[in-house]
Amino acid sequence: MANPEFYRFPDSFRWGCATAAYQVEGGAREGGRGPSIWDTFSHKPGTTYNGETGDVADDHYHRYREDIQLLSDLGAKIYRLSISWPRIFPEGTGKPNQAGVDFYLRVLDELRAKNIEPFCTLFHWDLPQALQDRYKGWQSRETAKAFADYAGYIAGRLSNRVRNFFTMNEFSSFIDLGYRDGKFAPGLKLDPAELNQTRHNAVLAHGLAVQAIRANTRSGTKVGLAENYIIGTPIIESEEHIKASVLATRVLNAPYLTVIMEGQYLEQYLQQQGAAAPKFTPEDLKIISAPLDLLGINVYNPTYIRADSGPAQFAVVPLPSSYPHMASPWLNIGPEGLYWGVRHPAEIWNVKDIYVTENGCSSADTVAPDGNVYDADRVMFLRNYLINLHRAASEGFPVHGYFVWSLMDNFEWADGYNLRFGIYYVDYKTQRRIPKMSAHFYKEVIRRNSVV
Ligand code: GBH
Repeated sequence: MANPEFYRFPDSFRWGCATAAYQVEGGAREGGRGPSIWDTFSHKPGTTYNGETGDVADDHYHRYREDIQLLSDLGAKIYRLSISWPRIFPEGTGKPNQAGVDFYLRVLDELRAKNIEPFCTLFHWDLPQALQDRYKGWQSRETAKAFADYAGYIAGRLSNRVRNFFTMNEFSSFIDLGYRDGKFAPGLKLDPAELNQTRHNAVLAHGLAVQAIRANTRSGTKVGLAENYIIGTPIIESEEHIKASVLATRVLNAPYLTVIMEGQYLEQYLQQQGAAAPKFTPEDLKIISAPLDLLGINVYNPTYIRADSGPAQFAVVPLPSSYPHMASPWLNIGPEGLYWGVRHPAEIWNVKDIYVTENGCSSADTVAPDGNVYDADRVMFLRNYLINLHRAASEGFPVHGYFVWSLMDNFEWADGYNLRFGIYYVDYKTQRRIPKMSAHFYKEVIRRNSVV
C-alpha cells in the first residue's frame, strides 16, 4: 500500500544550502579585502578552466539580499556560508578590516530577518596571500597560530548572531590538492615529509582555533569542522565487509579526521610514512583532538571496501570504467555514502551531532527554450542520496540537518565556471538566477520534510 509518510524526517530535522566565499562573492578588490592564494593561483595561466577566476563569481558581494531571498523561497531554515579570511585580515594578521566584518554582519542580519540560521565556516581555502608569502602558508605553524587568532577574533565579533562554527572545510582538498598535487592553490608539489608536516599544521590550526573560538564566544556556541572524509562503504552489507569498512574508514583518514577524533596518529600511518612521518608533541595531539560539538560531513563519491585476508584486513574495491558518474569525472554516484557517512562517525567515534554540510552534484545544465533548466540527473542524484540519509535518521543515527551543495552555480575551483553544482542556475552574463528543476524538487522535500 502506498505510504506517502514513509520517507518523512524527524520534525526537528533542518534543511538548507551551502556556499563558500571565494566561489560566490566576487568583489575581490572591494571593501578592503586583501588577496588570497586563490586570487594569485587562478590568475596564473594554465591553472583553471579557461583561465577563469573568482574576481566576480556570482557577484554575491553585492547581490546577497537577492540570494538570501532564494534561500527563503526554498523554505530553507539553515544556511552554511564561509567567511573570507582576507576580508577580515587583509594581511592575514594584524589590524582587522572593519568593512569586511560589516559585510558579514549585513549578511547575517538579512538571514535573521528571513528566519534562517547561519552556520559559518571560517576557512574554505582562501588563505591570505600574505601568509603564503611570509610563512609558506600551511607549511608553517605560524599560519596555524594566525588562523587561531583570526578565528577567535571573527567568531567573537559574530557571536551574537552565529551559534554554529566550523573551523576548516576539507583538509584533504586544500592540503593534498594544494601542496601535494599542485591542482589547487598554492599549486605546490611537496615531498612526503613536507606534506605530512603541512597536514599536521592544518589539523593543529583546527585545534588551536577551537580553543580560540570557545574563549571568545558566548556560551551555547557549537564548534566543529566540515570534512569530506573517505567514507568506507561496504561493498556488501555483511558482517565481514562492514567490519572491513570500519577499519578502512579509520586508516584512510589517518592524517585528518582520525587523529582529530582519536588524539593519536594511527601506528600504521606513522610506520607507513617512516622517516616522512610528521613531527609533533603530545601537547599538539591534545590540542588537535579537543572534543567537538558538531561534525560536518561533505558527501560526494563513494569508496567501496571489501574484507581482505592480507595484513590490512581490508581493500578498496576498484571501480570499473563503466561506473556511472556525474558531469565531474570524479563524481561517481554512490548514494549509500550518505548512510555510511553518518553511521561511521556515530559508531566509531561516538559523534553525537552530525550535519551533512555538503551534498550535491554537477550536471551539464542548459536553459531550455521555455526558460527552464531540466536537471533530471541532479534530481535523481539528490533523491537517491536523500533516501539513504533518511535511512540513517530513521535508524536513530544523530544527523540533524542537511545542506545542498550548492545554492547556486559558482566558481568551481580549477574547473572554473565550466561545472555547475547549483540548484539555481546562474547566467554569468546577466547574473540572473533561475531555479532548476532540482530547486523545485528540493522545495517540495523541505515543505513535506520528506523525500519526494
Ligand atoms: C567540495 O569538495 C568543496 O567543498 C566545494 O567547495 C566544491 O565546490 C564542491 O565540493 C564540488 O566539487 O579534479 O580529479 O583532482 C569536494 C571534494 C575534492 C572533490 C577535490 C573533487 C578534485 C578531484 N573535492 N576533488 S580531481
